[in-house]
Amino acid sequence: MSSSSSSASTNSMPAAPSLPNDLEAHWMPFTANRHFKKNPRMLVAAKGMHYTSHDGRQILDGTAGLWCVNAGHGHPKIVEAIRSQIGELEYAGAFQTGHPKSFQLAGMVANMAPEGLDYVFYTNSGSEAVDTALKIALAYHRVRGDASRTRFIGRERGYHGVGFGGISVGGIVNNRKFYGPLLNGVDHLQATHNLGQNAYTRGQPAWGGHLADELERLVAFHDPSTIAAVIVEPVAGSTGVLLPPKGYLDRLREICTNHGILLIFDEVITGFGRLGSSFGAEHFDVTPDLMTIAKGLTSGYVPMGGVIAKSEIYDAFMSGPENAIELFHGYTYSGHPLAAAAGIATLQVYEEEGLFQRAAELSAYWEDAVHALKGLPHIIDLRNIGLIAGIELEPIVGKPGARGFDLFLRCYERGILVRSTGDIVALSPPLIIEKKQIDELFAILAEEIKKTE
Ligand code: PXG
Repeated sequence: MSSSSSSASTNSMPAAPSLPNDLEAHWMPFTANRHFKKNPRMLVAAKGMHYTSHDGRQILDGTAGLWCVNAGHGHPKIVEAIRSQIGELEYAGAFQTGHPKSFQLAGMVANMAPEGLDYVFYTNSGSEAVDTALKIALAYHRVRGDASRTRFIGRERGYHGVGFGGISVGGIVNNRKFYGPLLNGVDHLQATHNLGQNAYTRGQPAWGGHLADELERLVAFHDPSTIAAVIVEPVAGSTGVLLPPKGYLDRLREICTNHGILLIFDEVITGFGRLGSSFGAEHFDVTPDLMTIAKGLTSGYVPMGGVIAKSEIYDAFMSGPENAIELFHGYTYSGHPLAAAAGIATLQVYEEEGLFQRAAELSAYWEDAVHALKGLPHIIDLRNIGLIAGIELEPIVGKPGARGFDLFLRCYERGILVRSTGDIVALSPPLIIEKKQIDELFAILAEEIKKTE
């Protein structure tokens, strides 16, 4: 960076001791960089349900960071596990050597996962988990002598992270259109969202289960022998909270089973209590062949993701000489000791504090709070499940996303953190949220929605 740019900014920002003098060098992800750097929203500490902002305000966390801090902020048990791990073993090579905690955590995750999903392959993020699952699917068919199965089917509006695999099977236009032709041989189901049929539904919509039949058509069109896997989020989060219509996931499962196609659930958001159950698979009682996880696995304290695989899939690779590598894939930091320690402590906290159960019990109160917003200006739909809410606002003509972003900024100023994706506001608080905090969140949100142009 030139000296002029690094010295130039002593600067337009508010005088606050916790802000660095120059914000320029950090190219921020999925952020309006120029707007942020003029109006920084810096989070400098967190405890329980609250962040502390750089200007010393308490901000109620309505989004668990980015859908990840399910155990709440600064939990002493998780913090201590990480602190103690760093003093004992900071890193162990992930290929051909190991360390005990990643094995312990894998056992805990497999125990929590639906019956038959028994093996955990570690990544560092949800994006890597998705690309790993796609690669496992391809390699699985190939090692079984079914190498013509190379196609994937995703869904419009799906979010599967930002790797090339993930954006190829994903269906968010802005995440795809800049990046060329992407992976070959990917097709997409249509999104299930339909305001005409389903607006203001509480929980899963009754209309739309038949949309899964489109998979049958795509499978027939490409021929089943060419298709490796279908990937969907059980509840689509990032695109703005789209719930699966009743019967939809069951039907996808049935079609995949009939045609020897692997079903992948991307559970990066729906895993670890968000729906009031361990996983979306459990909640909807549909078992996939592969499941991608991240976020709540470590409550966001240390980055970690993974793929949980059915035993049949793992077993298919376990042939040939015992000293041969079975899967040519992995990351330097797969199963990193700090992440593994954080994961173990996080899963213990979930269990000891009954947080999934707590989320399940709170979900009715949450649902009422969400739907009480009905009738406020600009709102065209309200959706909820578990501790997730989607509030869809009518876009301003010619300025899509402006109303959602404005509402996010207003809420931040008022001391609540919400997430806007276009003109949809998504909420997904830590599972430790109290009823009075739900009241506070929705009261402020309602006031700010009324003020939004
Ligand atoms: N799959 C799903 C279903 C996700 O929601 C990823 C994969 C990618 O995970 P990583 O760890 O690579 O980011 C995600 C991530 C939002 C938001 O506000 C959602 C995500 C990430 C950041 C923001 O909706 N989802």
